[in-house]
Order: sequence, then structure tokens, then C-alpha cells
Amino acid sequence: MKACCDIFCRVIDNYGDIGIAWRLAKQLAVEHSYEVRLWVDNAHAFKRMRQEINVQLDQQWQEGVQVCHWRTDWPQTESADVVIAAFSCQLPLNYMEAMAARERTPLWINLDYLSAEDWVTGCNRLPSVKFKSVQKYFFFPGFRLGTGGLLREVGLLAQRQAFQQEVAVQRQFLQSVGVIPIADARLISLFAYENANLASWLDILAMDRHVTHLLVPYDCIISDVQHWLEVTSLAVGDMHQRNALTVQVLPFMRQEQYDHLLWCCDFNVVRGEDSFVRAQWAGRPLLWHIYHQDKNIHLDKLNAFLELYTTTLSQAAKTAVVALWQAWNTDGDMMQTWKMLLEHWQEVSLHSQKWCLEQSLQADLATSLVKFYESWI
Ligand code: TRH
Repeated sequence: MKACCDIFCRVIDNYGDIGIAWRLAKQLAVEHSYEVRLWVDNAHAFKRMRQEINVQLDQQWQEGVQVCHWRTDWPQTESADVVIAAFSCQLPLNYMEAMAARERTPLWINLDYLSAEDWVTGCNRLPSVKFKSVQKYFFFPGFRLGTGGLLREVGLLAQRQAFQQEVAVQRQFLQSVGVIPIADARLISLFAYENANLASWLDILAMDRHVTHLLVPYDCIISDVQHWLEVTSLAVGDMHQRNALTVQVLPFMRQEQYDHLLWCCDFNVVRGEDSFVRAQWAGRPLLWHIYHQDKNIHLDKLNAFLELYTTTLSQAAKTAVVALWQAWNTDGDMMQTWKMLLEHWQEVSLHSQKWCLEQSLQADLATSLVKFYESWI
């Protein structure tokens, strides 16, 4: 059934809000033939991951999605059949009035943040508040059965597997972003928030017998890298070697290219929500820098994910993964925990492939939303 859908996205900070809203919008349009409008209040972050975006325009078409500037002076607009408020954003009052005025009330979804905590399963699809006759529902992405699942495009894993089997294709991609991998080096990507613990991890990589080629898309972690390298500036394309470690600064790339980078690397350091999920689809070992929340509540989320993710690992490998992730997120000892991880590298690598396959058995988030709508009408 061809439905129309409005997705509302307020960019609070960084790239995750729009990164996720954009993926969902594209999937609903391309894979489910929905007519999608994506309302975004600030398109600058969007433009960094998709250069075709013109930040001056009030509306523009991108891959079958109508991207609209969500202005403070809201234009009178009819409401769609499905209305998605990304990350609990507040809709314009006039728009809510338009929802209530519809002959057939729309399905109003509050798309929440990703969490592996078990309460999420019980809350997914529960009714939330009402505006006049219009009921809002919670929708939770997640890793467990009963949640809304994760964003995953049709054919993503097949594409990734084909890419990872073709060394020439990987080389071609890496070259396109200025990377010629150092022979026999461990290739690692680094996308993280500022982290005081970075220095000790870079120290141990530099001291290692095994060579590392570290690829850093240009973003906020660059200042910590610069500090460690003791250089006055770092720009895209710069390369610095410290013993066994070569650090290379990459451009902040298109979303599709970033996927390819994750697929090329032996280990990916990721953050927030979307890069975290994409690294799981890469089927390679990862380290998550979780988004910091007041009163350390993010640590509950971190531990919930670790509990789930490491269930089928041996006790020793589990201890290593948990120790490393906790060290990275809580100022722990990166040197000792990195060494521990290296001792279980093979098991952890195989596990990341298995985890990816297990997660892909769940319906993806866009499909879960469509099914919810179909069962609701
Ligand atoms: O940018 P983030 O820190 O976003 C965060 C989180 O979503 C967090 O949960 C939320 O509360 C906060 O925003 C407001 O990290 P995230 O989620 O990984 O999003 C990064 C996006 O940027 C993702 O879509 C991938 C994309 N990206 C590129 O397109 N090109 C790049 O070169 C890189 C490094 C990332």
C-alpha cells in the first residue's frame, strides 16, 4: 500500500539525528514506495554526509525523498498517513492540529534512541500521549526480538560480503579517499568523541610489533590525535608515523563511503548510534564510544549491549571485550585491555560475523514500521 509519511528531525548535535532520519526516509521511499517528506531544521550536518544537499533550499528532492526545511514559521501543510517524530522531537502545533483535522487519523510514531536494555521490548509500540484524537506510539529500535530492529537496507549484507571478497575493489575505494594501505598493516578506522584515553591506546599501537594504519575521518577526535602527535595542526590527507603506528587523516566522507571504509577495516572505532550499527553490519570487531548522558545513564546502555553482545563468547574473550569497551568509555587502562583483546582476536573476529548474521534475522527498522502501520490501520 502506498502511504505518505512525514519524518521530523531536529539536529541536536553531531550527525546521528539526520544520519538516521535520512536512512529511514530513503528506505521507506525506495524499498516501500512510501511518499516521504523529511523535515529537517538544519541541513548543514546533512550536507557533510551528502554533498548534493543545498542548505539554502526550502525543499529539494533527494533519492525519491522530498527534503524540506523545517522552519520556525511553519507553513500550513496537510498531515501524512504516518508521522514520525525522530528522537522524541516536538512537532509544530499547527501540524498537530492538521493531524487531528484529518478524516482518518494518522499513525503518529515517536522513534526513540537505540538501546539494548531489556525494558525496550516491553515498551515498543505502546501508546504514549494523545493530541486530541491522535494517539502517539513509542517505537524503539533494538537488538532483541520484539523491538523495532535496526536500520538495514535490502541487500546490504550481500553487498558488504561481495565488497570484502574483492581486494581490488577495496583498494580502489581506499585510493579514492587517498589511502594506500601499508603492507601487512592492521587497518583501523577511528570515529569517536573527544577521549582522554586515546593517547594511551595510540601509545600501545605505536609500541606494538604489528604495524597499524589508523584512518581518522576529520571530526572532533582530531584535536586529541593532534595532541598525541604533538603537531600544531592536522588537515585532511596528513600522515604521521610513530614507530609501528601510522595515522592518516581522511575527509569526512559520504555516508555510503563511510560504510565502505568500515567494510575495509580490520577494526572500527565508532560512536553514537548510526556508525555503531553500521560497524556491526561490517562484520568486523569494533569498539563503541557511547554518547555521554547525565548521571552516567549511558553506562547502563553500554553494559546492556555488552551483556547481549558477549553472551556466546568464551569467558576469557568476553572479559577482554568488556574490559576494553569499559576502559574506553570510563577512563580505564587501554594498554592492558587492548593487549587482552589481541589475545582473543580470532574469536572476537568470528564472533562479529556471527553477531551480524544473527541480527540480520530480525526484520529491519523500516520494515517493522511498515508492518506496524499495516496492522494498525
Ligand atoms: O554523530 P554522532 O555522534 O550522532 C549522535 C548519536 O546519534 C547520538 O545517539 C545522538 O544522541 C546524538 O548524535 C545527537 O554519531 P552517529 O550516530 O554514529 O552518526 C554519525 C553519522 O555520520 C552516521 O550516519 C555516519 C555518518 N558519517 C558519514 O556520513 N561520513 C563520515 O565520514 C563519518 C565518520 C560518519
